[in-house]
Amino acid sequence: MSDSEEEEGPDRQLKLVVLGDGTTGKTSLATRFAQETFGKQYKQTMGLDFFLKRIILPGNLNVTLQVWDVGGQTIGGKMLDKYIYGAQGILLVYDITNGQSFENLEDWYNVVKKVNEDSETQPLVALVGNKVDLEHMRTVKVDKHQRFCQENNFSSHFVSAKTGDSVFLCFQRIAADILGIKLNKAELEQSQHVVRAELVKYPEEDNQHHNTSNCQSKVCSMQ
Ligand code: G3D
Ligand code: MG
Repeated sequence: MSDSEEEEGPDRQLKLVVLGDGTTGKTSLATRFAQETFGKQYKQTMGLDFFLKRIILPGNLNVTLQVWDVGGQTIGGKMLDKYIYGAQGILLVYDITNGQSFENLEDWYNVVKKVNEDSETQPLVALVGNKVDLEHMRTVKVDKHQRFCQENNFSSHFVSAKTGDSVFLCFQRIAADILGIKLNKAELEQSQHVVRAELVKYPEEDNQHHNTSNCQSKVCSMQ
């Protein structure tokens, strides 16, 4: 009996799985979120990598996100079902400049549905259009993205793993949605600022006065 009386523990853990075609930016997205870097040290993900990152949601709720990057697993890959199993959140990632990567999400989503067909609870699914820094090369219309979301009840996200644009916000919204927490406007805006802060650079002429490595992201974000 005491088992069922779960204490209000300090941490909730959520398993999130990042799916989508190769080169859409799944590893970059997970790395950007978990380590706040965008690396050149890209290598084809062979097996499974997962990142742990703790975030704090309103109400001082500590949430540890397990972000599973399934790497080289293809649709029909042996281990894929196991990776997806038990996920509370699925990120379906495509590259906004690559129409095929969008079309293929239908198949990725079918795998998710199959894994969960006997389950009472369904994972929250987020549609993530990555590489918005390449907006000028976009081939997947926003309309199409929105329609796919509406038809399937996905949450909708546009991010750039490269610049960090909206990456933290994306994961924060997904975690909050899963836990049924509403984020108010200020909270949403704040997470935007923190992410943007990584992009802050001093103007050229200020370089001699400032050492950018002293630039604390939160401080910069307020400027
Ligand atoms: P994957 O894990 O889905 O296979 P990766 O994808 O994260 O390995 O990224 C594939 C390529 O896309 C990499 O380029 C990476 O730098 C690039 N990329 C990832 N996210 C973004 C983004 O938001 N914007 C842009 N412009 N590029 C991105 P390379 O050239 O290293 O193969
Ligand atoms: Mg990868």
